[in-house]
Amino acid sequence: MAQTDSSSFPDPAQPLRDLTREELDAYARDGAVCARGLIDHETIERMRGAIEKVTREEPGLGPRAEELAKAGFEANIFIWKKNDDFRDLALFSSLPHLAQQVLGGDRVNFFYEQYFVKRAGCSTETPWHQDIPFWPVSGSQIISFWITLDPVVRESSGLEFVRGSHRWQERYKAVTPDYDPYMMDSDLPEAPNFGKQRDEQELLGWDMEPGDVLLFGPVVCHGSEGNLSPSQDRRALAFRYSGEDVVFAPRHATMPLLWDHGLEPGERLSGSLFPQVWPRVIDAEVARRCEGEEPPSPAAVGAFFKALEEKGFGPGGKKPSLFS
Ligand SMILES: O=C(O)CCC(=O)C(=O)O
Repeated sequence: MAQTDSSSFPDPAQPLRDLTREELDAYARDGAVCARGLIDHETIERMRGAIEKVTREEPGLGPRAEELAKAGFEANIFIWKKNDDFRDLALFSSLPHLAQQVLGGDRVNFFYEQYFVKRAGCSTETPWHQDIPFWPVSGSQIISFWITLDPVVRESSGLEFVRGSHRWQERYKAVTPDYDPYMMDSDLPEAPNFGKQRDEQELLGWDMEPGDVLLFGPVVCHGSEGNLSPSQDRRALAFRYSGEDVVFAPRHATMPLLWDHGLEPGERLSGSLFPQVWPRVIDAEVARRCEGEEPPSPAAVGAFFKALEEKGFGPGGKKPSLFS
């Protein structure tokens, strides 16, 4: 049952504007759409500061984070658990409202967020992939908002999509920009490099300004080139929200959840790791995080490493791991 009764938080912020019928139709038809001017300048400025702070503090996720950062690529997940600017954008901004406009339903939960930085001249590509194979969840009602904090051109690190691929039955291996062997340890085939098949597939992509937002779902194939600009960083955020049909479905070779969440397989995402954000935030779910930074739980981290080792990854294991 929706717990909507216990909130001392204000209702979700109103967006600068609602999504239009045309944008929602394009999203449903193509699997991705670019919505112009959704995020205000103050938020963009605040998040630029937040990204610089978090990337100064640590290079990002995974054993190769430092090496990748030296090459200009930085990425990390669940930053909202430690950084208040990320937390506020996730829980208290207009994104929950916009997510509800896409997903419908009685309530929306925050799934998680990532940042993807490609500094000027960074040649790291984002391999073509679908998002759902990365995640320990199943369901279709997930919306990702990809928010650029810098001007970005399509050919130079702009995110591109295979039009209509959100309807495909095929699922592809979870391939990260550093080709992490743990994430790739599944029987799924690797996605083709659709960027090299421009005659065969229709690709969608946009030049974007800060404030513009890409909306896309969990199955559409997407990827991006390196950042060819000699002077312009490309700092992007992906904030993801879930709706009614999204349930916890743990699987090997999926994104680690390093905080306790208390969910059993099959349960709808909710609670302190996936808090409700619309129609309003629930006190009990976010109280701990609103008191201060929430480090990963030793029990959850331990369980993740144990699972890794059981699959032959990690110290002494046959292959390197995400956290070796
Ligand atoms: O920004 C990028 O290059 C990758 C973004 C992405 O794949 C995502 O948000 O799912």
